[in-house]
Amino acid sequence: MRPMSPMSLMSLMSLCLLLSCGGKSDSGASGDGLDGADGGDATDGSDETDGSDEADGSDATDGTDGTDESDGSDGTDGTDGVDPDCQLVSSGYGPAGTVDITVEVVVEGLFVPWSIGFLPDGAWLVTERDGQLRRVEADGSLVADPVAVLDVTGSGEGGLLGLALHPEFPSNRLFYLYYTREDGSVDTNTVERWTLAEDGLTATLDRVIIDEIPAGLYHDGGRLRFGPDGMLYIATGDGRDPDSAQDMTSTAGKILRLDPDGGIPSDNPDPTSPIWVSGVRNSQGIDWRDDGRMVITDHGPSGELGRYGHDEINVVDPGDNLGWPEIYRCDAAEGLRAPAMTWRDAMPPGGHAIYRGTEIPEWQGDVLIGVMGFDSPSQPHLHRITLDEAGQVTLSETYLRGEYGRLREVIMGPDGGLYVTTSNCDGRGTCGSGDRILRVGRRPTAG
Ligand SMILES: [Ca+2]
Repeated sequence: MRPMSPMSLMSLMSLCLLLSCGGKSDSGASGDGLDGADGGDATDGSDETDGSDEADGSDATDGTDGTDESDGSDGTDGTDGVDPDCQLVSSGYGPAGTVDITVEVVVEGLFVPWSIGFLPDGAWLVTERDGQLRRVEADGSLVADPVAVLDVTGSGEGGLLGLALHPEFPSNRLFYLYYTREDGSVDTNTVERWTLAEDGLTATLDRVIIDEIPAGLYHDGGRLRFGPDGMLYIATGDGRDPDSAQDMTSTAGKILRLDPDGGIPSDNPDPTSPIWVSGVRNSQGIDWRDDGRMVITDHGPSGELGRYGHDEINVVDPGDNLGWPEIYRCDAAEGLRAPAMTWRDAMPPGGHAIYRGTEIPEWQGDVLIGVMGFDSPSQPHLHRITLDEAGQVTLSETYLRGEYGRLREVIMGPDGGLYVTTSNCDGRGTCGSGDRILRVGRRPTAG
């Protein structure tokens, strides 16, 4: 439901103070909780049905802090022990961030804004999960009438999700949308190409780029990004069918790569397949380092196969298999890539961006991840990861804990600001007067 009654900022702040949710640091310094050799996990046997998936925090909060090592990482279950390059955060998320930042609320009154596209005239397109494509003028005002309304399925994690502008948008006005729709009796995820009218206020369907990506009530993926190579990358989810992530005939549980017209590029790992990376459970975040390597966030399990937690950040190469559901956490197995970092406690991650702004030079080249959280006001946050040249994590810290609620899309703006959307109206947060878009930058120095 869209927000009906406004909640004052003051009451939100009061709530936050009561709950001590802002700026609270985890114990320990940077690297706190890292334990690359810890294969143990709490497989606590609570066979919870997967009703609240994306943000399920039951593993971290049910008081069973078991370290049952019998189910993995000891080489007895078909895995090859623990990947030495993978860092497991065994408790919490990381210490509080050390860099001073400024946050401005630049747009308000949105409903689950999932993705942003920055237009050349300074305005933005924003997807709202319930199917509305909105326009935000350059001054931050939200245009009342949607640019387009898509007929989306209205449940779970599906809906109108990803958005990406064609690399040549200024001349061709083309953009791409990822959404979940009902196809007969089943739900399916579709990527379409649309044309924005010259006045920017309406849009029309150009063509279907790819259809029949398996959908589910949960695990619908949805992120669209154009890569530095000018190709369209599409993050999908397993649609709650884990084995589909390993099925190379299925587009579920993958990162797909297509040319801007929807064709399969001849330099894909398999030139007859759109699959770029496999073994993904549910990714909502892709971006690229300066060296061209892709960084992917992936949601860890929330009860299926008796597994919980362990959201991931991965640095990948073309054709990589990220292991789901054959392996999870830091398990190693031949031919499968373990994550760079995984958190035992469920985060879970929304989108992310490599920071390329000039306002916060300390963040240059780092991965900034929107964390949604679920059952604790201090769980949602903006997460910063520094990676070394080899793709290993050298720093992991948290910002904005509990300050703005659940965070979803993270993207660099053309002005060098980092833009982050909230996701408090998605049924798992406190909606209040609606969702917002935040601009994260550097607090001006006094004087
Ligand atoms: Ca994985």
